[in-house]
Amino acid sequence: MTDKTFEKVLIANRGEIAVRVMRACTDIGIETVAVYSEADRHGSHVRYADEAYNVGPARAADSYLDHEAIIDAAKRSGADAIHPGYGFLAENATFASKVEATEGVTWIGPSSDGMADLGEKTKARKIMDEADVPIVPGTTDPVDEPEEVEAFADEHGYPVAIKAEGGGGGRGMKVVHGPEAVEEELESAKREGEAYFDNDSVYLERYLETPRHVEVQILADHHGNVRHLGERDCSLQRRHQKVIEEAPSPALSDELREQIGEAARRGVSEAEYVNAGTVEFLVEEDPDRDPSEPLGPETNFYFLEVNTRIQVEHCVTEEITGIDIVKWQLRIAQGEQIDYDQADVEIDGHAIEFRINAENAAEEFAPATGGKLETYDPPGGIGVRVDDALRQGDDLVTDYDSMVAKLIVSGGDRTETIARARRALAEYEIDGIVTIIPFHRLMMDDDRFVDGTHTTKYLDEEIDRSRIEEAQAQWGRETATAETDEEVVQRQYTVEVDGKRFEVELEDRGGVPIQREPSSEQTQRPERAGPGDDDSESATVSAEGETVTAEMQGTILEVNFEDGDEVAAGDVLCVLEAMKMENDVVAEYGGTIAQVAVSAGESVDMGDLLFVIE
Ligand code: MV4
Repeated sequence: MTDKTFEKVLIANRGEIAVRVMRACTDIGIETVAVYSEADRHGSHVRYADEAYNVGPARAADSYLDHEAIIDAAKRSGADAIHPGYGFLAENATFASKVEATEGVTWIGPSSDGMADLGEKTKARKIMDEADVPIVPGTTDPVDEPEEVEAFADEHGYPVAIKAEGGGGGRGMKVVHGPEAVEEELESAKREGEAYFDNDSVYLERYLETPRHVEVQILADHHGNVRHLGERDCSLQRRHQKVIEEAPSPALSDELREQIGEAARRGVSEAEYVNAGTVEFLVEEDPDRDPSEPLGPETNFYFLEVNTRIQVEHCVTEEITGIDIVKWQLRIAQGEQIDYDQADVEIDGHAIEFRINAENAAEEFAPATGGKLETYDPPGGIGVRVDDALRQGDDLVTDYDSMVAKLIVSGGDRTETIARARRALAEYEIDGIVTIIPFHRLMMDDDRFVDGTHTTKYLDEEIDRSRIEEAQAQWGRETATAETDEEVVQRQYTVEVDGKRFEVELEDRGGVPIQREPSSEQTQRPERAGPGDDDSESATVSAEGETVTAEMQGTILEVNFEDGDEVAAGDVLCVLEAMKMENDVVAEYGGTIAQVAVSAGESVDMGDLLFVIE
């Protein structure tokens, strides 16, 4: 490994992770190159980068997954390395090998061979086993026949997990609870393996009923140094999607933590792995455990898989160790040595990450189908980090995943962190797209989460769904989403009663917008949230022309048209300030202005004539 110095790095990704990687580059004086699809022309990662290249249409397969288009952009820009972020091409060993074969361009990640070895699950299990890392009891060679599954069950008991060799992250796993289901589930696992990973080999494991999901962050350089940065607990998942991650795990005693961290370090050394990676473990939870008694050193834990990429949740580890993991990915790829010992890695305090997904938790976490960020006002203050790629006014891009931002909260201990998280989540204002912030607020008051006794089954099988619906109703910002067919008009007023200020929200569902004269409509500026905001107007136009009158007492701030001007339906005729709110007075129909009855600065009373339109 010869030392190099990167001057320019291409980031083969989008959204918050692309910006995260660019920030690390900028911190160490490296220029950044973005790639973008046609859906992301206005993306924050494009705005952030020093230069940007269009790599194709919105469909990921035609842009962010197009090997040649991305390598071509690297060559055109003169980038000397490619960072893949997570998702897209991050764990694609074929792409990594193509980058490795490109003169003058370095792959920022593990070697393509290392990725391929660990991506094959039976191979990864063998490597870990050789390094004395506990693996879930099961096979390290593929099985083919139902009799083999039954023989395994005779020895270890049911349930048995049948897993696809190429699988991971919840795909290609079947659970068999008894002999009658063996044949069908075996065939089904093979079919899924073939369909998803082009590999119909499957292997067996004893299925653990109530595991916690604990993963260890690793950094390994080209000089044989491997460090672990402690663990993250990702037990709060829904259908294999993590929603809240934290570090350290609330369930581990220090002795168990040390054992798991050291096991991960041994395994990665054995695999001769390089760059950042995560070793996933299942930790057997004791359902009758007293929450104040963490799991002790006698607890069983088992290697599950290695993720050969930077992960979404890497930030919680950064917050408790003070180590910039992405910066180290860059430095390691340049050939630098890790300059601290394992004993220097200190875990300080606690951090929790909330994935801010544009989904409606009350509707089975259905992703938003559109929207525009009418308001975007993220939280701040002590212990708050927001990794996002959003700006107020942006349209939601729905071509990729639904995660739009991450909120990472840290504190001296878990209790302080949860209290800060309640505060930060309450501060987070997003209007115009639905998010799972209400769900997160629910979790901050959820006994199982607060106790730290939740397992990977909690959200899918145990939680009372009606609580999620209530949270959405209580804290959701009543955004009119694209799939909403009834119109929700929401208005916010500030009123003073006896000199005390009150914020009042009025909501009108499904009906016509409030206080509507037949001839015009006034809307509060920020409140008409929602995409495709096409009002279903139905008033009739009188033959003599249309009069537009003031719907409330106030002051005219601006007048946008003169006599004789042509206006189209929806044009803002003037702005009327009333009750400290600016109200657009909108033309309901197109036509010619026959009379302008007011001027800027003038006070008007309710019912006063403003315009006549013919
Ligand atoms: C398991 C398991 C129990 N026992 N393996 C799901 C994702 C895939 N990568 C591995 N998974 C599991 N494997 C055995 N032998 C339970 C899961 C599992 C799970 C693991 C981690 C995080 C969340 C999970 C949710 C359901 C099931």
